[in-house]
Amino acid sequence: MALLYLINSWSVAEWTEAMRRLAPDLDIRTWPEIGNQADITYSVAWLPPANVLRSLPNLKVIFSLGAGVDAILKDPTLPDDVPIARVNEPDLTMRMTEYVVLQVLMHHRQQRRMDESQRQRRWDSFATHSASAMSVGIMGLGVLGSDAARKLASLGFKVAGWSRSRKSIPGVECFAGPQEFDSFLERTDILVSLLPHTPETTGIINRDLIARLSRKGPFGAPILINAGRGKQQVESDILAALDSGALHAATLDVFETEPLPEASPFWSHPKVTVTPHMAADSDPDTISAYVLRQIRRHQAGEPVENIVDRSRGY
Ligand code: NDP
Ligand code: OXD
Repeated sequence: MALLYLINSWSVAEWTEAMRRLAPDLDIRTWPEIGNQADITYSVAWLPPANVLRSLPNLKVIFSLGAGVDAILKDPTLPDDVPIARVNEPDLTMRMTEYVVLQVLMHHRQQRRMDESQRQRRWDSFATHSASAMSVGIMGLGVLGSDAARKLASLGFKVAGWSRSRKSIPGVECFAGPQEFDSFLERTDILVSLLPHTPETTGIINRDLIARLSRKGPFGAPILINAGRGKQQVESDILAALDSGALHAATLDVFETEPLPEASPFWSHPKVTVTPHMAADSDPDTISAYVLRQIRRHQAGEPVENIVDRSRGY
């Protein structure tokens, strides 16, 4: 039994060291020094190189190090019959909720305006509004979206969410499916995306969606917060909407191209807050403990949790 780390764009050593601290006896391999391919029963993968996972004859489970699995599913040579498990862990969920609450409050309380006033030594006292004046809409009411929705509702915001299947969350208005998308958008002053990247969600945040958002909120134009995936947003449409006033402001944690190119206009746009895809970062100790728990379950003949439905793409 060996665990292969096949991760790109993350520090492999940091992750293998965390796992070694937790399970000193585990046979850990790192790509490309994988040794005998037949030894590998589990793999931790993120942007795996083509043909590697399919070359492992005894592979039983592929683990993602994050909640999203698009970085694994995009491997066209992925073996069909090996389950993929994703992260569903309270630490990751809380980090995302912190981020969403922080950004919603930042816009709601106009923190950027106050930062600018401070820089200019200007006593700019202005009228604020109550949280109940602000309708927040969360696209994606899964593990992350539903937690953020509950916490925002507890702060007094009017919260709604939209998902494929119908949800029931106390204090949150739940919309489902394409037929209820318009009603969801129409009542939304701050739109938060916590959707996965799938063929259906690609480019969903575009000019047409922005035009359908509420203009009845305190700022007269909607605000966008995307912490889902960058491929969901049409960046030229977002920029045009910010410049024309169709969007009041945006917080973007994810981008069509990551890292965000130096030449991107988002960096210096006065209405945009850029964060470098770290809304909810995966902590090596916590997430390694989670992966190890799943390996132990598999070894004990129990089902591995949070298996991805490949037909849905998340
Ligand atoms: P879940 O799978 O638990 O939730 C996904 C939600 O999206 C579900 O409610 C699902 O609906 C909904 N959904 C998916 N496709 C559609 C669609 N076509 N129309 C309407 N709703 C849809 O995932 P998580 O909440 O754990 O994570 C969500 C995403 O957040 C990840 O996939 C990842 O992309 C992103 N993420 C970003 C991070 C960052 O640091 N920026 C960190 C972690 C995650 P239903 O419930 O009906 O299935
Ligand atoms: C994730 C991420 O999917 O970090 O967890 O983006």
